[in-house]
Amino acid sequence: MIPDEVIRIARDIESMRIRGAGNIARAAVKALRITVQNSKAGNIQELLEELRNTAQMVIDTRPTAVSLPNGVRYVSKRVNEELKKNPTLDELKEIVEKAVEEFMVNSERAVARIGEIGSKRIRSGDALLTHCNSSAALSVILTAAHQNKDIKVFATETRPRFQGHITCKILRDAGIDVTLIVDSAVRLYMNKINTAIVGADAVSSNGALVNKIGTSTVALVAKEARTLFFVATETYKFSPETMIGELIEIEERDLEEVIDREELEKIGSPKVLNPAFDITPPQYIDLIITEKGIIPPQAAFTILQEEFGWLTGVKEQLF
Ligand code: RUB
Repeated sequence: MIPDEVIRIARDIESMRIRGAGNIARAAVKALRITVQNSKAGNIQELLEELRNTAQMVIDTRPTAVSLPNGVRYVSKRVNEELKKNPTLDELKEIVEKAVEEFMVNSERAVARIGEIGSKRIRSGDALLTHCNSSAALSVILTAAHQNKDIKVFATETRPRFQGHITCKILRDAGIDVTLIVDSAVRLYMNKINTAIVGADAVSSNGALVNKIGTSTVALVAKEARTLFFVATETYKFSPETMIGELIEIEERDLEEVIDREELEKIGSPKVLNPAFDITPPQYIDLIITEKGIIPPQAAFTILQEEFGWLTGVKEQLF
């Protein structure tokens, strides 16, 4: 039986009440803790099955964000190591709780570290542009502002879900000069921008970025205008599956996020597409700011290999 609270978390991720790659990974990992705390398992095999069910449920909520399986993997790896030591049921539960706590702390620390590292690349007087709402990208901007650098930020609305409004609120609350623009105004203002900075839902082994729909347009326009394009991301958003040729699935969301049914009928019921993310090729990315340091997109493979070694292509068993 999957606990109600876990089902609620899965629904909240699906409906984007909980959103952003980092937040959803933390919520997914928290769901594993809730599973253990509410467990009815009488033995280790039953506990592992409960964990597997929760893992599958949370991973399936949003297919693009690699942070979800990678967050779950972090806990699963610790459990698999512990299993070799023949633990008791209670010992195994304790390991899950510890691993969850570690993931939470490390992931928050990574965001802060990205801010410290990335802010060194922001100068006083810079005009920045950000798309969507990324805590990693905002960490860089907010840290630069805390260092008393005089910065201006252009924030895109980010149709259809308007995450740009959240970005504006956070930056305005921090006293930063922010201008909200429609997504299609990016080219008009790009010549005024020194650096565009965005977050990541996934980074593939060739250094391509998967992030909120419209990101690749921002990158293309930045390249053409000779504006720097930075990605701020924790390394757990790098996709190990891409090392063995898997493609990252682009989530397609409900058309009603784009247009309501009544208006749709009024305009003759055209087909509607609503992809949540797009792909930015590595040649449009100047650098990737991670908690481990600044890397060129070409170094994505090295990061993945350090973390996951050489993958065999055999699908690993989670828990
Ligand atoms: C959010 C989005 C963000 C990344 C990174 O998309 O594309 O840029 O998830 O965010 P959605 P963070 O709103 O569909 O979840 O840096 O906070 O992990």
